[in-house]
Amino acid sequence: MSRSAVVHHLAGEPHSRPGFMRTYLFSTDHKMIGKQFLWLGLLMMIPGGLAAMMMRWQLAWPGTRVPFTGGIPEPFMYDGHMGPEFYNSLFTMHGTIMIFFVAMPILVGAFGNFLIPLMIGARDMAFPVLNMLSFWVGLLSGLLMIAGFFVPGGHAAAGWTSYVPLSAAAHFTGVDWGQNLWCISLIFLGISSLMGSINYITTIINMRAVGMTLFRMPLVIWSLFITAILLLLALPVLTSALGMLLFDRMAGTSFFLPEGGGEPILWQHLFWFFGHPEVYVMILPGMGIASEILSTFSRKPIFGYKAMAFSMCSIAFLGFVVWGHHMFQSGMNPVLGMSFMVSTMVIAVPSAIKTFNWLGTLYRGSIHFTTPMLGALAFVSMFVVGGLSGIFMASLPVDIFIHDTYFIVAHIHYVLFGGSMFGIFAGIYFWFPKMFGRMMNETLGKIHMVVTFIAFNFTFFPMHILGVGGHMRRIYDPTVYEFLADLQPINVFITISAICLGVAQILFVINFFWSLAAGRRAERNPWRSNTLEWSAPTPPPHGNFETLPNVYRGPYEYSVPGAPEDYLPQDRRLDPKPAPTG
Ligand code: HEM
Ligand SMILES: [Cu+2]
Repeated sequence: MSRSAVVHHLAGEPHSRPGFMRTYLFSTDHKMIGKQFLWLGLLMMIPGGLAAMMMRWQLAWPGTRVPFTGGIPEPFMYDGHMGPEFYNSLFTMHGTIMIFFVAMPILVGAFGNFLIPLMIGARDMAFPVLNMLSFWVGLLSGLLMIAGFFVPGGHAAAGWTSYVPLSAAAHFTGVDWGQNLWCISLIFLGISSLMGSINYITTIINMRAVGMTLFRMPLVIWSLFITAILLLLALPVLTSALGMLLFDRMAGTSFFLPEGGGEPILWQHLFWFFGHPEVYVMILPGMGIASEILSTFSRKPIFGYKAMAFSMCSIAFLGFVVWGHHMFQSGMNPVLGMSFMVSTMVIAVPSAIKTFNWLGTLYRGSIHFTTPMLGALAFVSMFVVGGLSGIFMASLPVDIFIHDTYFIVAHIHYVLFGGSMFGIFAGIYFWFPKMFGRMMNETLGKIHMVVTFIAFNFTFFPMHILGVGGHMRRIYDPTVYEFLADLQPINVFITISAICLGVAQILFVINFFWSLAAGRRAERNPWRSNTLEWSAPTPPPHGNFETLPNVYRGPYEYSVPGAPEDYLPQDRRLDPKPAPTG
């Protein structure tokens, strides 16, 4: 459909009210698809989080009965006691679910879908049907992943990185369907994400409102744009590698198996060529979300807008040339190792530019400590901690000691929980009013953010100490290693904190559902923000805007010294006249 045809379709003819199926299930409206992705991600937090709790229980009190596991049959559990194979499945599924079915669906699927058309002043995505398909294929992928828990032989257990030859171990035995389902599920996820990223990129390039130049786009749109490009270029590499792994497992090929002349290290290269850009897929949208929120609640334009956009571009570019930093221990040529080390450290530069610009945004702002603001501040501070431990590991000689220890578990959680999850919470608290037309409870939200922040640090900071003390990751029973005996009290402390962290999320669940049903009705622009989505009605109707906006300035192009509460009156940026048609 041409652009004007889309406008006609969406704005021109009066709509008959679509039925339940078209409204909620097979909707092609980007806002509904965004919400579907949000529900998917929130639901998948439950198995992902439960797996984490069960692992933590086992690590603190190995050999005791894990609570609430009475009904789980052998070989997963032996009368409530966890077997080692099940532990392996747990960390595999925890990592896989959290990355592919929580962080990606919410950050990219939910925020991407909901925000892109609204914030660039479009009526919908470029390819609405493709968009709907992307969700349904994504859902299918999630179901296949969960199905792995119920097949003979148990679920995949080779870690979320699925290294060969371990992941190819059931070669030809045919019973181990868990790992096969893991591969098939992620192949579907790759297809879903391909459809999504093509759609996002096309929409952002082609469907911006009149006057919305690239450098007038809000930073969160920049971040989603770059994320979509990363997904487009990186995920197909994983999809193909998964196909090869499946062939090795089921069809007798030997892409990765040395017995047949294959190369196990090839898997690592393919996986991490995808895997490193993937970590930026999970952090860039959070950076965008934090930027919008910090600017709104400092009542100041973002500091250094272009530097922010360009540093995201350079982070994305560098993200494709650093994958070898995950493979320092694979026996690679040290000269190659050095070049991966240097290119990795270079990423600290754009990351620092972003951090200082966030601080510059806060500096002398009129700061409002709302719930989304607390989430954004947590994001920035925890991202700094995670970034700093990343520099430790980027250093080849240091990594020799901390590779495969709890130091890496600490690091990934500082970026994935401290970064991505706080970004998700901040974004939900911020855009909930626009999504669902009601406000979330601020008091409950603030308690949730503060308790989560504290419990998060109690849970994950001590893991640095475990790691430096030599505590390996992915071990089932730390008490069998004598040299770890002194560290066991730390394991107990971490588990108690992790349980607090898990329980604290009930506050979020209560707030979310209570606000959905009975929250205060939201006005059009409750946070007095100045990006386009807030100029649409709340919640936005099908087609989003009464008249398509004309954009005269970017959201950060105002700088009022000593800015008052509303530094940017809506009517100074938006043309009240309808957009020219034709
Ligand atoms: C309550 C919060 C969480 C707790 C208590 C927790 C706990 C753990 C533990 C104990 C491990 C290490 C298992 C081992 O090496 O034996 C682990 C691994 C991991 N976690 Fe989490 N986690 C949490 C949240 C998250 C989130 C939100 C994400 C991502 C968005 C995440 C991603 C990962 C990944 C990728 C791994 C590595 C899995 C592997 O080794 O294959 N975690 N987590
Ligand atoms: Cu990496």
